[in-house]
Amino acid sequence: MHDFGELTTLGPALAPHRFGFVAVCGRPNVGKSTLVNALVGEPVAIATAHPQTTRERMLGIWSGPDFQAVLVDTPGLHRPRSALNRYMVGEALAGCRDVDLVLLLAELPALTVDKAQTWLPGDVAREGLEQLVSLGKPIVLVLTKHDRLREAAALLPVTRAWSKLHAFEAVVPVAALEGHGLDALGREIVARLPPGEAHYPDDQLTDRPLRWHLAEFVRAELFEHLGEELPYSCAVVVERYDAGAEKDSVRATIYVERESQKPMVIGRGAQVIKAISIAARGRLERLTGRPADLRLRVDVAANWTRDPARLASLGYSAIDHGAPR
Ligand SMILES: Nc1nc2c(ncn2[C@@H]2O[C@H](COP(=O)(O)OP(=O)(O)OP(=O)(O)O)[C@@H](O)[C@H]2O)c(=O)[nH]1
Ligand SMILES: [Mg+2]
Repeated sequence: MHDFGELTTLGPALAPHRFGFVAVCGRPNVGKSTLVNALVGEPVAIATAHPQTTRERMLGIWSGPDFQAVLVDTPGLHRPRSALNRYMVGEALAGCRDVDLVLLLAELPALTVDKAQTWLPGDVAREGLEQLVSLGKPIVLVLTKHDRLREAAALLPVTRAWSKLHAFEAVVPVAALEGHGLDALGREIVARLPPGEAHYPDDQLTDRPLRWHLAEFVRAELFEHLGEELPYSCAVVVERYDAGAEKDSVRATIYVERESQKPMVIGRGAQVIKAISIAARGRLERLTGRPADLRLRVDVAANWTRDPARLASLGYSAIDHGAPR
């Protein structure tokens, strides 16, 4: 729990309850899902060292004593090539529609002060900013991975370079893994939420059902256990999720794009898929607080990342499943 002393001690007359939607956007791998988890206080969004981990919008619900901020975690903004990538960028931009505030996340470059003086945001980052600006929402720039900055004084030239591109509402450096900068960012967010009652119970952390989180946990473990390329060819579909009072029982399938990829996911003596299953089950059990039984199988959905009809059959359809309002 972070300290919001200034906001919470004003008293009810001066500090009405606030509620709003906040999009969390930026290039792949800048730390969007990590920040959502840090604010919500639980690992509700999967975060990995690999770019393009997040494929769909998800709402992370962050509730405080006198506010509720619904954080829209989005896929990274990039130049899409496949049908899956077009879907992801569409999800990211749809996630910024109808929000009260956009957080644009950008990674701080690990540069010395000297090098930082001439640093400029890259082309893809600038294109992402332009796309967000065109939506006409207030934007707070969040400079992520502050812990990696080589010299503290490098922050200023980087902030200046970004500020020449847009009049941001505020610029806040954060190190979400260590929790640094979250209080300052929290104040910037809450101050921009309109007055309003909470829309969700304060113990609800996401808009997604457990079966969706389980599929995501399996995908996170695919990134951990498979090589660099293979996780991008995998989709996970939960066929059955029986939530028992004592124990959850789950059946899910990992779809790959080609027959030759199946043995790589299964591994010799099924060692790889067993390890994925055990680790994903552990993540689910930590979220639910009760034991689970997880059965995974592997199947082929030929070339699914390039085929819009196949994408939809694996759950990646352009249906508006969780738009803010
Ligand atoms: N050192 C450091 N690493 C961080 C920080 N925040 C995130 N990371 C790491 O950056 C990597 C990417 O984090 P994610 O949260 O998955 O990034 P993302 O922007 O959601 O990525 P996509 O979903 O792929 O677009 C992970 O390895 C995180 O542990 C931070 O504050 N400091
Ligand atoms: Mg993510």
